[in-house]
Amino acid sequence: MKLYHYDHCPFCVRVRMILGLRGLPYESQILPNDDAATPISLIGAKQVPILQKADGTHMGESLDIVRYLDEYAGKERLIEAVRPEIQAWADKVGGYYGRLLHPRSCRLPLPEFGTQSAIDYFVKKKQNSIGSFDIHLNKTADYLQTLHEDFQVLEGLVESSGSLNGKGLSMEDILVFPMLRNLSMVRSAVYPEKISAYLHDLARQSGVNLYFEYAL
Ligand SMILES: N[C@@H](CCC(=O)N[C@@H](CS)C(=O)NCC(=O)O)C(=O)O
Repeated sequence: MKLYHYDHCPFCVRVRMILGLRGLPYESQILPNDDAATPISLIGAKQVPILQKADGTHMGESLDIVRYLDEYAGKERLIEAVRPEIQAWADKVGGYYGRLLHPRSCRLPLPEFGTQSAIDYFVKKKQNSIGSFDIHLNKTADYLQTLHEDFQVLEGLVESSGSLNGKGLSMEDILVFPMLRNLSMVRSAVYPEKISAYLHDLARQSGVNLYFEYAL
């Protein structure tokens, strides 16, 4: 199997999680961010993650891929249930964390941003959507105040370091870990104790890299 992805893409991290958690071997293909032709030829849209299955067909949509691979692995299965408080947390933080992440991710030494044209493509597309990166970088302290309040809410919902619900790996982990992982690129973000233990435990279990060493 082969995964087409970007390192910074949280939807792609969902798929990398299940591949790592279930010990599934795969070929990793990180696309340049401005390569539209490849994804369009595979799934008809400029979007990753894309999984090339063992039979050579392709599928998109991270949660579909996660469920497909979880079944394919033939091992224990992810718990489907997501607590409404966790979904609400992910929706709330998902509503603004791009303002912290987008201006930073394209400055990290990531393969998808290996050329100036890939960086230019990303900056133009994201600034069209959220506005000036410089303005958002200047508002880091404001965004962090909100994030730290939201971290306090999540801290009360972390039931164990090994899984968010304390009962076993679930779709909650697939939703939340990629978000926490990407926030590790924000240098002044401070993770509360339980969230920090959870982040490092899930990174170890899944083999997904964190960004602390590159944080800006
Ligand atoms: N619903 C999709 C969303 C995937 C998605 O939005 N991927 C982003 C990267 S984070 C993408 O490919 N955007 C197009 C682009 O970067 O031009 C999924 O869950 O797989």
